[in-house]
Amino acid sequence: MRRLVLATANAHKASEMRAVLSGLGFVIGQRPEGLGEVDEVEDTLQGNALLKARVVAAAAGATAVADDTGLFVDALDGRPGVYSARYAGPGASDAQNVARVLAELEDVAPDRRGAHFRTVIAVAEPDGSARWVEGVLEGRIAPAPRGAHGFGYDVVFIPRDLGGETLAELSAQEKNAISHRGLALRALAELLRT
Ligand code: ITT
Repeated sequence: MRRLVLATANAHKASEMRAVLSGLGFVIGQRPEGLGEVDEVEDTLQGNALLKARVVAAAAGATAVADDTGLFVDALDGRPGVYSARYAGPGASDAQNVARVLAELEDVAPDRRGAHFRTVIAVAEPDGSARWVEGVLEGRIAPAPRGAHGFGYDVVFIPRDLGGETLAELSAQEKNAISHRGLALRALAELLRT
């Protein structure tokens, strides 16, 4: 069975990744203790995912998997994008980031609130070699937060082709079945089989 170390320092992301990857037959190893957050200094999701995966693979001496995700809002020219984690400023909470997106969309009509999540997942070996895959979920931004599940921007993201619920109104299993991260993780499993 293939063993993978998760590079993420975000417990919510780790829990979603663990659920999907263990369902696909992978064994999930511990992120090395004492390894701080890896600074996301690149300006693309791919660059940051590769960076995080390589740092953790080297530290763990094992295959590492890193996720970098962004919310891209059409009416905001793709913002917050790569800077989704710190959109309301360094160390911003999820609620503060969501509030900034909603404030910027205050005067934007429902049919112009299109957005998508994009996740890039990189897998790296201790020798620095790496590959990557991605997953995209299309949808729109709700007028106000709704739902108690998930994390980050889930409370305001309404996936296309569902019944109008936000991602935070879906169970963890329902979210993983359709989400940007779920899609990227299933693509990763395919990649690792080849
Ligand atoms: P690591 O880099 O340690 O993995 P992070 O929290 O910095 O964790 P990202 O840079 O990928 O992770 O996350 C960017 C932002 O997007 C951050 O504010 C998250 O809360 C949010 N986010 C990521 N995945 C999300 C999802 O599935 N649903 C809603 N928001 C999400």
